[in-house]
Amino acid sequence: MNHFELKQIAAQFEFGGPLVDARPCNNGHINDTYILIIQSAGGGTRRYILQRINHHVFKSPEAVMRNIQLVTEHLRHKVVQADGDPAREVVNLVPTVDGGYLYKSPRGEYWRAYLFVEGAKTYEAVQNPKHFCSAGEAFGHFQSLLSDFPAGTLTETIPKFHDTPSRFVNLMEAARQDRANRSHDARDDIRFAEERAADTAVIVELLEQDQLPTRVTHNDTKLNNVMIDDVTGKGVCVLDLDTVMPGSTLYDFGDAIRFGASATAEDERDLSLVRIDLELYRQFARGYLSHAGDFLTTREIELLPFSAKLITLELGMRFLSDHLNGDVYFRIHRPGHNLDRARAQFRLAFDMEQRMDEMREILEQESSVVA
Ligand code: GN1
Ligand code: MG
Repeated sequence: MNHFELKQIAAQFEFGGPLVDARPCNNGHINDTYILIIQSAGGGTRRYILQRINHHVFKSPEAVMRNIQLVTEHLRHKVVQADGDPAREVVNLVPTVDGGYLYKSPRGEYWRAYLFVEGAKTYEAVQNPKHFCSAGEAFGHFQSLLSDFPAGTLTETIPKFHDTPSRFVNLMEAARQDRANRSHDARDDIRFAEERAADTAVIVELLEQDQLPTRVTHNDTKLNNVMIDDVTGKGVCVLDLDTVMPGSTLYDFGDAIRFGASATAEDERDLSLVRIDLELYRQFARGYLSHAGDFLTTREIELLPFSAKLITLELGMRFLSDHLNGDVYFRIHRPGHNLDRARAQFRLAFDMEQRMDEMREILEQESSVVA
């Protein structure tokens, strides 16, 4: 996307001044993100985020934006009630010149914009353990603010998003169809998932039987979805609300651990380095439980360690399915990237299996601190 094109798109939003500069910021695997610098009326500049929503993944960008509007309104109300700063502590959408929040270009692309949260950053890897405790606090707080949100008003923007058994069925189907002729080289990886088929149903079955509550959850709790304040090191704001939907709090805990408590990046090729960092796991659990500890049920708390393994396995299955389907879902940066990601996830899930007793023990210690 060149500067001229971006300028035309930026002109569709009420930024209050002309575009000075735009830089791509592609750390996500799905949408395309740009940081815009806009001249403000007073002479200075302000930063904004401009994003193209991947409408192959989010089939109804309108529903995504409607969910985000509803959720951010609710959050803004809570932040104001608590004397917080709504310009920083909640995502602020920028209206389009037509008065909505979504711009559909003549090419059929969907765009939206946010105010940039200044004085804070997102991180791809944990810089210091306290940050990860802050991330845990931020996600726990996010869930507690949404605990009285009417879940029925939200659209399920990606059906069965964390339905692990259906992710498993999709993998088996991808392996059977073998569209990109890659199944043979991935047979050990496919077998790894098959051997764990029984694990996949644990959370969905308990949700179906009402033994676990359905709550409004974030569903994509990677460390890079929390803005950490440059001065205090505390979480300021939770980003990327595209997948906020009814779900289980276990998905949020599990996904955060999968990404942030891993000793390596999500796509590490040297599998001997891939392992769970138990100190980071402890820090996240501590932060998370300090906010979520009082509303989680005993069953939820008991399943937190298992959820980390399950969501790691689930992501491994999703990356592997995409590899077998010819890389049609997640953006890749090198050949075989999705296979590398899948293998790193499976290795991490394996390491968690080996250390599950320690993970349970740490969780017990951290949750008794809360109780
Ligand atoms: C995708 O694009 P990003 O990084 O926000 C994916 C998540 C995965 C994540 C893995 C809508 O999120 O579910 O956990 O990649 N989002 C969607 O890094 O599929
Ligand atoms: Mg995301």
